[in-house]
Amino acid sequence: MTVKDYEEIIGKRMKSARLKHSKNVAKEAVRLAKKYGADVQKAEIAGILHDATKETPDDEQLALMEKIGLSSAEMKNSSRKLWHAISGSAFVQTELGITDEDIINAIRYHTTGRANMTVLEKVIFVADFTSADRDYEGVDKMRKIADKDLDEAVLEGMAFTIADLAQRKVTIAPDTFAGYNYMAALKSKK
Ligand code: DGI
Ligand code: FE
Ligand code: FE
Repeated sequence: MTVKDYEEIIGKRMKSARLKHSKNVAKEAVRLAKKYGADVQKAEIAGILHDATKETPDDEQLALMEKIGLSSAEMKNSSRKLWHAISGSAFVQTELGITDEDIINAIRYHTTGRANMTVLEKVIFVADFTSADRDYEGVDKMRKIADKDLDEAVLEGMAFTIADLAQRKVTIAPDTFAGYNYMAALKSKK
């Protein structure tokens, strides 16, 4: 299947604004992949598909996650915001037949990040913060950092997310902390 095919499939599952975001993330992921040496084709695919199930009903997302061996009971304990990354990684495997581990993990960890990410995982994580449609306080700084240092951009994104979640006093996923600690330790060693 081509990126156009994927675009058509996910376009039926989401509103036009989210499809536009997905296309922007794919485009930004391609740019970052070229810059930082990730597989460009995989970056485009992971980018277009990263939010594939963001507008999918909860019961369908739970069914997708069960298909890859995660129990609904377990998932109900994790934040609803994190479901789409996991169910999206299940969707691309079970419905689209994608078997590439790096693409699957780039989607799986695009919201939280994690420790020891691959270059492709980092590219998707950062592209979601710097895509053309993003317009938050600090996006210009984030784009500047993304143009200079991919690891620094990952750390900046993780710090931004953790600060925002702590400010709102909502739960923070273990992978989010693990990712932050990993990148912060790496920076202090540099
Ligand atoms: O799907 P997008 O909107 O493009 O972006 P995303 O997948 O990065 O989702 C961002 C949302 O996820 C934002 O509301 C913050 C939330 N989030 C990220 N990490 C965590 C989290 N929410 C909780 N509760 N815990 C986390 O660790
Ligand atoms: Fe997302
Ligand atoms: Fe996104």
